[in-house]
Amino acid sequence: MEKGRILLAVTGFHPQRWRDLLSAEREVVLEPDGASDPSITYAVVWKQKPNLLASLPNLRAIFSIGAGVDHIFADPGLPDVPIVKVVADNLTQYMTEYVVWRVLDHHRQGLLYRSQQPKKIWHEPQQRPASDISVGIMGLGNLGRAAASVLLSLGFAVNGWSRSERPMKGVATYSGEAGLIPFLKATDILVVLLPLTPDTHGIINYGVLKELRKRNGLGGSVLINAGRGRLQKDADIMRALDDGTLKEASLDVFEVEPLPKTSPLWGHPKVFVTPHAAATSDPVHLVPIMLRQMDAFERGEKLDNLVDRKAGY
Ligand code: NDP
Ligand code: OXD
Repeated sequence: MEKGRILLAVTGFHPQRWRDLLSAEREVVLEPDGASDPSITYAVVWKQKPNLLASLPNLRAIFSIGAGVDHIFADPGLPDVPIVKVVADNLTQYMTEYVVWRVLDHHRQGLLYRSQQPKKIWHEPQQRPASDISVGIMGLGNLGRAAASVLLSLGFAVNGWSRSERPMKGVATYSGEAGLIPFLKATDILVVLLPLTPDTHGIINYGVLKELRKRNGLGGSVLINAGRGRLQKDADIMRALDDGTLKEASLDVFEVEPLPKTSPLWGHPKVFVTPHAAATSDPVHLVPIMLRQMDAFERGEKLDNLVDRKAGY
């Protein structure tokens, strides 16, 4: 079988590095040659333009540039071909670093010390062991499990919540709707690593934040969201921070991105903002995985890391 041609369809960033690396082995185009270009076999995408893929007659698979695939499902003309999501050590490592960094910063009172320094305040708050703190990971998938195992090794108590039951040694696991409230009630630092689907849209709202445990060495519960912005209601987070339901938050993702300059989250003293940068997709690491999958597929092997279209992730 001849090597299939790739359509590289991205918005929001310049795809030159992806193009250079993919084209080392395959022909790559940035625009199809007409709406029904028969030469395209694969699409490598990040937020592809709506209906761009709809009528490509020989499209055999779509490769997401991210671990999340909500950007693909946003397309009303999405063809019914397999979708492959990113599962890669490099991306997992980045996310683990982000989660551990943010958990440790909240646990070790980073926000307080940063506020004390300009005022030259020499004050040490009471220090608690990590074992006093329960970190609850919402979304115990590839990224959630990797972060959980490092947090465990640091001595934190770890809870996990997933759609189906996902046992993990050392982690108190909860699942489904019935498991959500017990999971929250046992959690001091909530780490959100869910995919955005119709079921999870808006799940991080005031009612959910209100259920978090406050009996802990941090002096209040903490939210860390590195999943997707539309999992959360920005206004509910503001409300929870302002009335003390939340002590602090680290937010990597927002309902609208880039976060509008008018958002009060930018200047909120209890919020740490990063620009959807928790785990970047690096083509140097991800392109070889995609090319290997395409080669294997053409030899008749199965594609790995397929998206479950019904579940939406
Ligand atoms: P996975 O598909 O491996 O894991 C998703 C987890 O979420 C699974 O445990 C799944 O449950 C759980 N889940 C899904 N729907 C529900 C639901 N309705 N109720 C309860 N649990 C649910 O994904 P990854 O770990 O690879 O990635 C997670 C997300 O992280 C991505 O979808 C993306 O949005 C985000 N991300 C953000 C990045 C950033 O830079 N900010 C970078 C990379 C990813 P089950 O185990 O039962 O299937
Ligand atoms: C992803 C992301 O989904 O970068 O991988 O957000």
